[in-house]
Amino acid sequence: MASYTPPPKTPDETAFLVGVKLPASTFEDEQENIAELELLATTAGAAVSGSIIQQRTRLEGATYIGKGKLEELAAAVEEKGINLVIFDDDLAPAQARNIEKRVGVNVIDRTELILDIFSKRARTRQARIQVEIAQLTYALPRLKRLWDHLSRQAGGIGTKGPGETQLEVDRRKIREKISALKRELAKIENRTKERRKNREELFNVTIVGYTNAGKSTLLNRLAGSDVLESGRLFSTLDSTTRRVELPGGSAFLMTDTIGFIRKLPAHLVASFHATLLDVEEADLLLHLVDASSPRCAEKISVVNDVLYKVLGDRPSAGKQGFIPTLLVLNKADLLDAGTSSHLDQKYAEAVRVSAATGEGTDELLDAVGREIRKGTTLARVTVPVADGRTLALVEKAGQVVRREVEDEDVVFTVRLRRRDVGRLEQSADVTILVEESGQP
Ligand SMILES: Nc1nc2c(ncn2[C@@H]2O[C@H](COP(=O)(O)OP(=O)(O)OP(=O)(O)O)[C@@H](O)[C@H]2O)c(=O)[nH]1
Ligand SMILES: [Mg+2]
Repeated sequence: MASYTPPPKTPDETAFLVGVKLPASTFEDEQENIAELELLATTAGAAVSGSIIQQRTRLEGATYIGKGKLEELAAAVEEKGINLVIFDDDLAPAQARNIEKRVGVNVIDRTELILDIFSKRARTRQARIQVEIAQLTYALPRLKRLWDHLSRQAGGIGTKGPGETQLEVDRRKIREKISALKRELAKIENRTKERRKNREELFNVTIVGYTNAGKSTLLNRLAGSDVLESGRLFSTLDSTTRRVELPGGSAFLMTDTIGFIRKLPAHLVASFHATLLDVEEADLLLHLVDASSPRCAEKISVVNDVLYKVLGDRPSAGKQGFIPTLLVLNKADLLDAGTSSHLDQKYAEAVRVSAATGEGTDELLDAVGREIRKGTTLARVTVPVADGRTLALVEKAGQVVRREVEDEDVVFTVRLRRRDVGRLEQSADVTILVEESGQP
């Protein structure tokens, strides 16, 4: 069977980029999109030798771009020795086939490029399975074109693809493979859930954001960890969780997650569900933004859209109805005065930091501390000395501020997440304490 391998890419691959500007977007938008595509292409290891943006009122069904532009593209490919054409938007299988016929080199779209980067980056079994599911799901409707690729590589004029029967067999095998991978992923997901149950029940803060926003850099800065940070896109595919201490002795768990990007295909988001569990189970989300990016507003809404996709249809995330979110503007060190005051007006509520220099991180920790106080409550929990099981439960369920023995009981003063109070009440005597701020 033809397993899906993305068209081979070597560092000396020379790519040409194609974007289309429709009436709904501006020329500047498209230029930014192409710049991002270029970053993706270089991340994947290709050298970019040019690009075109076609302005159209609507897309051309058969070839995506118009006839004239297609000729222009074919000429550029020939002249510049291009061996890969990358479209900024997803192409229908037939469109890609038609364009390839005309230009004579591999044609891929944004999704294939992202999948290629993901497959190179995936390190853990979980990440590899997630990427493979996404690749196979993507390949399924495109098998015919893959066969065409193969026949072209075989080189013979008039080389025929396999008959429909062979295609059908391959499709079935791919579907079976996807199901098997999903089952394996579900097992990993269950193990992760088990592990989580056993870990300290601290307040969970999860950093989300556009790729390259500086999420890993922030985690490293606050938790002293050494997660890979890089100017390339999608450096992080697996989540990392670390403990962060707050001044005053309390602590929380902070998790760094995979970055989002515009036009992220829905099935790719879905296949990363296991990774995104960290988003569902967060008590607080830090939405980190590269404030120095001219398109930070658009990036914010892309991230919000993906979050909506991840959380929207999952009732488990809706235990509290929604997850509180803090907007954090990063890379403050790169802002000029004009941008800075513009951001001040536009995002008055946001916390501003530089993960690189450490500027603003104290204020960020203060803000997280306030959210922790909102999401948790101080309680007095009384447990009989003899009840070892419940004693252990309390120790794990929250942050113990004081522990006293009174007669036959241990009396804890403990900071609990509000959602854990009910669980503890089943086996211990819990009294909510009113804190000085007036907020229980
Ligand atoms: N100047 C400046 N650069 C920063 C700052 N924070 C992060 N960076 C840089 O931005 C790039 C991306 O940082 P990462 O921490 O890898 O970003 P990320 O959000 O984890 O990216 P992905 O894992 O790819 O989604 C790196 O080159 C960092 O050095 C900052 O506050 N100021
Ligand atoms: Mg990262």
